[in-house]
Amino acid sequence: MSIRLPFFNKKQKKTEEIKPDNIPEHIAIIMDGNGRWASRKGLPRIAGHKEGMDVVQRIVRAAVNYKVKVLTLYAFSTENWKRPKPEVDFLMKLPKEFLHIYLPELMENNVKIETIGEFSSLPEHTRKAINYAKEKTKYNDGLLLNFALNYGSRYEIIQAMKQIVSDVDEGKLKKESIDEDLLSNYLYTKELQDPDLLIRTSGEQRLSNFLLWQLAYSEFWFTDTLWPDFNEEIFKQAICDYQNRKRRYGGI
Ligand code: V0D
Repeated sequence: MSIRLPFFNKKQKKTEEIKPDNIPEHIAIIMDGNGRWASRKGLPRIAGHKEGMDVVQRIVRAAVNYKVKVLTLYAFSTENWKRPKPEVDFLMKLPKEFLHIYLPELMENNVKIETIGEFSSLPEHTRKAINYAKEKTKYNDGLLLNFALNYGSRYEIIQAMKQIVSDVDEGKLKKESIDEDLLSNYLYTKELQDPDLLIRTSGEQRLSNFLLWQLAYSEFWFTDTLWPDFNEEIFKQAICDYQNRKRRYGGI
């Protein structure tokens, strides 16, 4: 005997609409799976990074349309220096290439570019391209497009601790005033609200040293889709799921 399920219980993709209120204000994304995408297609890893770069702009456009306030993208970790030198060299050229293609559109869309991470150890040509874009977009007050470059969360926390200790030593700060807010103000993200939603692509369900402190209360959303195959529809699904989770535990 079988019971007929109402049609809406069938496992079909329901095209839910996003409610314009309760959009996650800060979305962080670990853009994983570029190398694997390329290998599967028999292409060199760098082909995956290149494809992934174009996906970045498509998701930026979507974020602008949804009026997301901050989009933080994990583009290069402190661990990524261990990759083969030709791959690292290629990656370090991507910011310039990205900005060459997309900066005019980012300006039109009122997008502001920022970075978090150890910026000073990036190659000079990379820093130059990014600094130009930061300067050019500094008065834009739409989406804040925040690239995590040469970023590692434990390192960030250690740097904050060292700075706090030296401020205490110098008498600028009392040990008693060290609290969560104070530590937050010593991190790269001091100007930013914590992410509401973390997305990680390509089936990995780890934080990999990304925003350990800042993600303490965030919703996590994972997909098996590799970053070069990520698109507006999947992005929308992540936001929808976020809204449904909020609705469910907001309703108790
Ligand atoms: C490769 C997938 C855009 C992840 C996306 C230096 C890995 C494409 C930028 C970018 C990378 C960074 C700063 C900026 C403008 C653009 C980028 C890197 C890697 C690492 F101001 N994509 N992208 N940077 N990939």
